[in-house]
Amino acid sequence: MEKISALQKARFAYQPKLPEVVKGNVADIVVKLGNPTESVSDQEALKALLKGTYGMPVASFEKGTNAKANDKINVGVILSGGQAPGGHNVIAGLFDGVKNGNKESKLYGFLGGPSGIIEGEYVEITSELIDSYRNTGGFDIIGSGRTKLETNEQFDKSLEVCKKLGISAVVIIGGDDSNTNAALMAEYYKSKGEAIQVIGCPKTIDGDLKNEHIETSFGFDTATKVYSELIGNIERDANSAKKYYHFIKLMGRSASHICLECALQTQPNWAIISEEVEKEQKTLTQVVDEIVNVVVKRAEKGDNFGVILVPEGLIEFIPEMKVLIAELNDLLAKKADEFAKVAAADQADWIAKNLTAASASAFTSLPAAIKAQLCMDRDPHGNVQVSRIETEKLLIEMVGAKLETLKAEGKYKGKFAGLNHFFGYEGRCAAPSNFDADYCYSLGYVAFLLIASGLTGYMSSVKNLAKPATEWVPGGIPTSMMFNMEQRHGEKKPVIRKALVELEGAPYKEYVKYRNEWAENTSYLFPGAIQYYGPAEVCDAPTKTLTLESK
Ligand code: FBP
Repeated sequence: MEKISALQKARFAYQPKLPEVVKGNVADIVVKLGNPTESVSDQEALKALLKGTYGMPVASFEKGTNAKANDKINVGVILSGGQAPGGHNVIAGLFDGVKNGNKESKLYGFLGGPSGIIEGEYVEITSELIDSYRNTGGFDIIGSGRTKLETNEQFDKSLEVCKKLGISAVVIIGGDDSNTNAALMAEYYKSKGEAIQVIGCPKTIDGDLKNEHIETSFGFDTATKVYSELIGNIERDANSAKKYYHFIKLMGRSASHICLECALQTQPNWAIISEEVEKEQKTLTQVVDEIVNVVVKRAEKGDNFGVILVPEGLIEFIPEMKVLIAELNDLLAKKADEFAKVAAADQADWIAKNLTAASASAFTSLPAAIKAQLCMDRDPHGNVQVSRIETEKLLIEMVGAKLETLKAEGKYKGKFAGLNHFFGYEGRCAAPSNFDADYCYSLGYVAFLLIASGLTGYMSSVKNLAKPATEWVPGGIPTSMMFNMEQRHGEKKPVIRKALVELEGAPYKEYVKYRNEWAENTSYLFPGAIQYYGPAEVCDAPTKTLTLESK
């Protein structure tokens, strides 16, 4: 029996592309430092908090001599948070950089996410191990986890583990929270005079870790291509059978980047953008009415089928739901013991009685299943787990009910049958597209170059991504540059600002330009499966979001 698929075997041999300037011997590459920097806001507060790492310059690379790159060192690596295609390649790039510097250097992978460095659970990444994971999806080489690495006690424990293993640099591959904590860890070690460098790498399929310096987080490219393939297939089915409305919820937590990108790739009949809902303060009824409008118009032309995209975090952007969720979070945190004693059948009534009148009415109007999902266990930060709320089913039910009313009034004569889908886990561990394979490998390789340049508190960065990889521009961004102060657990804390969909941005404007046409006239695009071998315009193309944003 075969142990690996033919594609996987072929992908092991794929050599990811690197930016031109970092090719060759790592000792022939030197860092070039720019001018001191400022954070995006709250400069004075952050300067006072981050005495050792605030204001560091942006780093770029050029040819030169860096003998330090040949020093023997030990490096640790952590995968943090949700899986994203390409994680293995960040480790592969880092491994190759480390070994290019000195064959005796070692790379240790901490197991199960950030908890691995606290508890001293690790594995040495050998060439045999990494070779069996090159260009593959998943995080299974060392696993991931959602433990937050944020307290001084955890930093001290991690330090002990690193000292035991002779590790002098740690690379943390994660999203906005993990990178925030990586920078705070760097600051902590620097303030204690400990020579341990900490470098971050921007990961998340959600695409919400991006800014002027980080053009995209890795994994977004592959995940949106996988979802778009599936959406395209469903569109073709809808257009063949002509009898269903498919409501497809897409992962992405708060931001609607995934939903927007998939809409641009597949041209569905409607895509909800949560950020627009919030800006225009649309009620749930208005969101439903917009879909009803699409269904009615299409029915007038005899089309009783369609595809509607729904972003995962929608519910939290609808004003009355946002208030309701905030009240529920508070109530379930404060009266957890009392709630636990209420019989399942009485829970909805108990909750309604404990809410303000407006929220009680919003809560009562919801179907029983959604009520129950809103009351499920909170995540470790006390937030409702949006991926578990079946908004797509809620919308089908509400759209169906409204259409019944319109039918009774003689305003709608079509047929409506809704089917629901949720795409998220289908894409998080897909084999990385060439873009993600190359981008991730470069991020890992550049992380080593930042270490070899003696830097800490930086995020590995590769820019100019809409161009071919040879023109990519590698560098390092001081993470403190991306910080602002936000209220967290009742305290003002430094954090990387989460990037939501920009309503002034080119991708959203592009969607708005075409959405009414796509709503009425079936204009589906069928992107098909990710291609790994073939013409560059098919295999290496970046996302529409990246292309539009870089124009
Ligand atoms: P990260 O932000 O950690 O990359 O995770 C992204 C994500 O895939 C979200 O889109 C989704 O809401 C969440 O993870 C689900 O995570 P889990 O499977 O741990 O509940």
